Amino acid sequence: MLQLYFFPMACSLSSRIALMEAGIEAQYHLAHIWTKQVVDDGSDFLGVSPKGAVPVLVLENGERLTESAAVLQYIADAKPERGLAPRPGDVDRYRLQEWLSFIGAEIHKGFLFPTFWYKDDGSLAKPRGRITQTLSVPSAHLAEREFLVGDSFTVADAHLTWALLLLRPAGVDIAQWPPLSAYLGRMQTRPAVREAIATEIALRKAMAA
Ligand SMILES: N[C@@H](CCC(=O)N[C@@H](CS)C(=O)NCC(=O)O)C(=O)O
Repeated sequence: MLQLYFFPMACSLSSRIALMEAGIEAQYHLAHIWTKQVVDDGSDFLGVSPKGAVPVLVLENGERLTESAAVLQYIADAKPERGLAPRPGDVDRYRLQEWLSFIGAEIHKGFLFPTFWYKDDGSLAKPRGRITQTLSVPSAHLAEREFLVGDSFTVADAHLTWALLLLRPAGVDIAQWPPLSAYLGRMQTRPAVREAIATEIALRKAMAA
């Protein structure tokens, strides 16, 4: 069985969404991204991955895969009949990778990561200014489309859904991009997406209690 190391509402949420959209039953281990402890058994998360970051997907043969872009494509390819990624060789597969890179680098590391990890002592002014331009790209793209790639849900949509959800707590109101807020609303009508989010919000609340 696949195993996913995750932290509730962190970027590993998109991997949970992908697993649920794929109909893959997996084992989930909560890894605390600040203390670097695996909550199940108190073991050292750095022993699971020296990166100390979620997601980590443990494959059936015990190999460990990190980086959302790789993990998400692995999950999609494990159940090709679900159509969560275009087939390798199809130009849309590169479109998918283009979006996964953009979300991971420009939205996640370019904005969400510094916002949640660094003190806002003025040094966040640049990323805050740049995110407006960054978000105008998927907004324009989604103005005429239902999904990021092709005409059905892919793992790129799972990743963008997570990133858009995190923008509000990062102080960005996506209502200023109507195509993005409409898209997020549509994605949240999907049962797998709704269930994955509800599970992680409940876990996050339990941690805060
Ligand atoms: N490039 C990685 C980034 C993973 C990442 O930054 N995960 C965050 C949570 S959203 C984390 O676990 N951070 C802990 C740390 O960096 O120490 C990916 O796209 O999966």
